[in-house]
Amino acid sequence: MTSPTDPARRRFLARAALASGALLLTGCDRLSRSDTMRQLFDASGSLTQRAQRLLASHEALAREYSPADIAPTFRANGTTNPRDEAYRRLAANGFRDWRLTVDGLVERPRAFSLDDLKAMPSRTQITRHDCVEGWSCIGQWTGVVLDDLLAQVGVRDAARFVVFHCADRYRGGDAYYESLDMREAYHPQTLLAYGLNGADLPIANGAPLRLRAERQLGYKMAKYVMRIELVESFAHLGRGRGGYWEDRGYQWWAGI
Ligand SMILES: Nc1nc2c(c(=O)[nH]1)N[C@H]1C(S)=C(S)[C@@H](COP(=O)(O)O)O[C@H]1N2
Ligand SMILES: [Mo]
Repeated sequence: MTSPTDPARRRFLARAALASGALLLTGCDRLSRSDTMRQLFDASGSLTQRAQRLLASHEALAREYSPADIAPTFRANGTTNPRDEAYRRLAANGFRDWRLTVDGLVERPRAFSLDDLKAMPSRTQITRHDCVEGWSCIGQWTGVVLDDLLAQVGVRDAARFVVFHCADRYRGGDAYYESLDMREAYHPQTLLAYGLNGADLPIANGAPLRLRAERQLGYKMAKYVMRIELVESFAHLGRGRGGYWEDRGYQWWAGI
């Protein structure tokens, strides 16, 4: 089976999207309001990227829960209070000087402040977090849809993965990092969350910004995100397996 990140398949999808887009143009008036048309004719991104986004928007959603299901306190795991000096300084100042750098294979590399992100359209979702260590927890997350952020910087065609660089060194050792493929990155429930249960994201859960990729296991959901890098390959990062725990034997694909 080919994967959505396979170059031949991507080219095929781009052509298919172009063909259907051209066909649909005859009913331009009515269709211009649909999401499909917005995504195909959006000025941002190449045809290949728009086809990828279109595919992702039709993917299955992770289950969303009701407010009554929210756990009284969301459990914290892994790093819960980064000791790294640079992070401590940012936290001491309420993250006012924190910036999210978005670079790599993008058209317009940029740095976003927390206020920049909060000014963008937001999404709130109540989902269940599953950790490989055998616990789950339901929480309500608010943040920017990663797809919206990527649209602002313009993803280049060569990009196959989104890498999340974190502020913490797990247990004082190597820096935590994670990666997603474009299909997961463009999924409508993939968020950069700055809110948990209606309040600012606590430090224990990744303040000021953490990833939510709701169809993936907990270790994929990078906390303390400082930089997002679009890459063609993650072979040059860490020990080359695409994430801190992947470098130590966990599966890169952690879909649930
Ligand atoms: N930066 C960073 N992100 C991380 C971790 C970590 O140690 N550092 N732990 C991961 C694991 S194993 C899990 S289960 C979740 C825990 O998120 P929580 O603390 O909000 O429960 O974060 C993930 N993201
Ligand atoms: Mo975990």
